[in-house]
Amino acid sequence: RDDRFSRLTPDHVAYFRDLLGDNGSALIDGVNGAADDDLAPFNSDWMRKYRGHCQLVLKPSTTEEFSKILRYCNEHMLAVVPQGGNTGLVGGSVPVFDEIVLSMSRMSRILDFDEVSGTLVAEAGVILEVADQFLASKGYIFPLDLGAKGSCQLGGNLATNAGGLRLLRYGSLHGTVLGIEAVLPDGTVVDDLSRLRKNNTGYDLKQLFIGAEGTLGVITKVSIQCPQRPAAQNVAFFGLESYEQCQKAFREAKGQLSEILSAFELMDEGSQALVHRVTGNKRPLESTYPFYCLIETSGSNVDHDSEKLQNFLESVMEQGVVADGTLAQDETQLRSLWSWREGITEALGHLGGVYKYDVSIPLPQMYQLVEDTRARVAEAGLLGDSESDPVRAVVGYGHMGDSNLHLNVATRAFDERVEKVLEPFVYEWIAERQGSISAEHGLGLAKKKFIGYSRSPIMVGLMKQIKGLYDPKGIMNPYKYI
Ligand code: FAD
Ligand code: 2HG
Ligand code: ZN
Repeated sequence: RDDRFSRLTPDHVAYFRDLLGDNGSALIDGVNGAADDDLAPFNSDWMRKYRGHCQLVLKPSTTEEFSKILRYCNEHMLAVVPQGGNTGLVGGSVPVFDEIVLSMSRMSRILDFDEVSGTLVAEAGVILEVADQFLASKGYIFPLDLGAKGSCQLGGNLATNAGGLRLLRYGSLHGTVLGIEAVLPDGTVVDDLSRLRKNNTGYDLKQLFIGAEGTLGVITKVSIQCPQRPAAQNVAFFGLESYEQCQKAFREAKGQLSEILSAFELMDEGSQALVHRVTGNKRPLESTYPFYCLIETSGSNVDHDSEKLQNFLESVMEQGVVADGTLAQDETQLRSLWSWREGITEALGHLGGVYKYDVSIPLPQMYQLVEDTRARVAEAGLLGDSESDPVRAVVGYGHMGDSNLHLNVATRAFDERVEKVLEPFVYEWIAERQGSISAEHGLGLAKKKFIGYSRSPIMVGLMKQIKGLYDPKGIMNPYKYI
């Protein structure tokens, strides 16, 4: 714990209580007796890997309240951690010691939607799925989708620069976000809630908050460009004999499906066997294969798109690129096929502790990391089926369309022996191939020590200068990557 930070006193809490009112929903106060059980969900992350010891959760419901809270915290040297849906996978959203949790849960209003341009303005605590359902009622779609959509929030999505399942189609949040409102640690409200697609007036400062993981300020509002909801969506699920064939299938998909291709996802057999074991669901194909690809198309004409996908399937099967495949015939089948991809993270979570590596690697070498890691873990005598083997599976899957691999090492419980075999090995492997050690989840606490594998000392130095400018006292999400 950094001794520069003050410890919470009843006087501090009295200030917050006075500001937010004492209606029970606006703060959870462990200093004056709230039960640890009430604080526990805010202290523990989604993976149950990281646990903090905060005694106070504040849930402001207006920008002004955030501003007053942060100004007070800054003056009194109280450290804070912004928390959205708490679905982050790098330990960034929970306190490390006794930082105050600033929960975004009461900033959950949709503020405006322009049906002509497709611009949505909303508070940062709106849940992603809620935003998407609202947009669906207007014929639009949120340009980001991910497995945690039912819990994660727009502010958390921006703060992590989440990528998700359709980045291939809709691009990164750095392109779709038009504006933000943010509160700096000294209480200053940065009103950059632009609704303009073009705005070249000086530095584009909002971009700094996208992917900053709550280290520069709290994002309170978001303005984002949303595309038309596609009238037709189709999904195909393929089995393939090698990673080489997956690359060929991707090349063919781009060529043959071009403008309607909206997702190209990769799963290895290990990941699918796990989903099967946990859910007990019937597998999509009759036989098992070393690899599977899920392809989604999104377009405006059902017949045209189905015919294109059908032709594609026939062509890649004739060429021997794909060994077997199936097409979703209706919405239920479409959802079911997606669940084999989206359900992997949750299935892995049932096994025990999971070491997660969310990485970008040039496509030709991408899956090699999984094979090399599996071999290394096996060589160390750690992989196996018996109770005494700490590692149960080494699996790989991810957003092949974006060269983004999720290497997951599932253990019976988090184990230092395993960690030592994996780190820094995985990061060195990636650095040697000019990859990125964090593709879409961020650095948080998990990758704090490893930023140097993907960023030069000069770039880290610049980041520190920016941090010093926005947060000179360092109260915003301390102990994390910067
Ligand atoms: P939190 O977990 O609460 O916070 C994440 C970080 O953002 C923390 O550092 C926090 O301090 C900061 N933060 C949160 N809100 C704010 C705010 N308003 N202002 C400033 N800082 C803030 N990620 C992907 O990129 N792609 C995926 O496909 C994907 N799939 C997932 C599937 C599952 C099942 C799970 C559990 C997670 C997945 N994730 C994925 C990771 C995670 O869901 C995303 O990173 C998500 O964007 C986090 O949003 P959140 O609201 O839960 O943020
Ligand atoms: C996904 O793509 C998410 O499913 C989570 O980014 C990845 O669990 C993971 O490692
Ligand atoms: Zn992902």
